[in-house]
Amino acid sequence: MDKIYNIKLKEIFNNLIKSNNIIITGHQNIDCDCAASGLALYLLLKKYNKNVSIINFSIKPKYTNSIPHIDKIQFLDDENNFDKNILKDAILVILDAGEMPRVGYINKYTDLCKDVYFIDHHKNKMATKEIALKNVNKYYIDEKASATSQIIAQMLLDEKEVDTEISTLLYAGIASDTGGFIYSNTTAETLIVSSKLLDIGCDLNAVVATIRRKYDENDIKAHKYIFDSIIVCEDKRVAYIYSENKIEGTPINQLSISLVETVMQIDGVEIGFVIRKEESSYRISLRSRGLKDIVSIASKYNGGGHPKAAGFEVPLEKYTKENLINEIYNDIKNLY
Ligand SMILES: [Mn+2]
Repeated sequence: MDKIYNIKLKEIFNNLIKSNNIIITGHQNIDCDCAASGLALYLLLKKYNKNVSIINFSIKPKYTNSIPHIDKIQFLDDENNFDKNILKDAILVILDAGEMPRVGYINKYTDLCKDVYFIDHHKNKMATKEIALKNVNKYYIDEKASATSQIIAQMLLDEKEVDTEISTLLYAGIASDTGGFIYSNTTAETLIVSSKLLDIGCDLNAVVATIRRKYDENDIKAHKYIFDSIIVCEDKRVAYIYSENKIEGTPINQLSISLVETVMQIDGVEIGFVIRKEESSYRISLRSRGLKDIVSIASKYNGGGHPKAAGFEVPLEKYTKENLINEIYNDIKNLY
């Protein structure tokens, strides 16, 4: 099933244009696609003089600083500061979220909204669509779309109000989720949509500035630490990093780094994993570059994901660092 929907894209757009109270949100720990698709929709609805706001219900990740118009997004990580009255009669548009729990505490208050629209390109990880989309009444999920920005582009492309800023955001969102149009989620449709965005006047210099990460002093320190911490296992096919939640004193989410991506760049490594020690649990991210499907490992620990990227969490008291590393390494060896 490529598309799962109970409302067409154009119909969603027409309903938004008719409404005057719209709140756009997305998944916690926002990424480029989530922010760009939301901001593009936000800017377009502003052109129609709609009363629209864009809110993320978690903290602002540092690497989002380079996204144009990121200052338009309100980051409301503290539930105590959230005024639920704004949800009254509002249409809540949820983008790029995978499943409802990933939107954060707003998930508890969706019944206050007039309508909840869910637009996404992820295969949800939950047992059934009904659980994943609890509290959602209108949904449009295109699992073949490379990015939510691609879906929003398909929704908006006929509008003459789409300008350089909007097309630049959408192109950046697509380029980010496709690794610059080279990941296997890139389709002919991705390129057709993106070529139309270029035609409209998308600014490629701005796209590069948006998706290329910039490093400050803390990031450099963190990189030194990371390269020193990488362990390549004896078979050379597996490598991992064990890390605390802070690196050199800086919380990981305030660093412009991806530990697991760094591991996967080692020549010969087919499967990589990162263990992050948090307050009460270990969080494990797994990646596979070869043919081995790592989702079975994540599932063993009640986690999820897809064949090439998966993750799970285990309680701190259940494992020592050494036990956990050994167990995961053995799980990986069993795949071969
Ligand atoms: Mn996405």
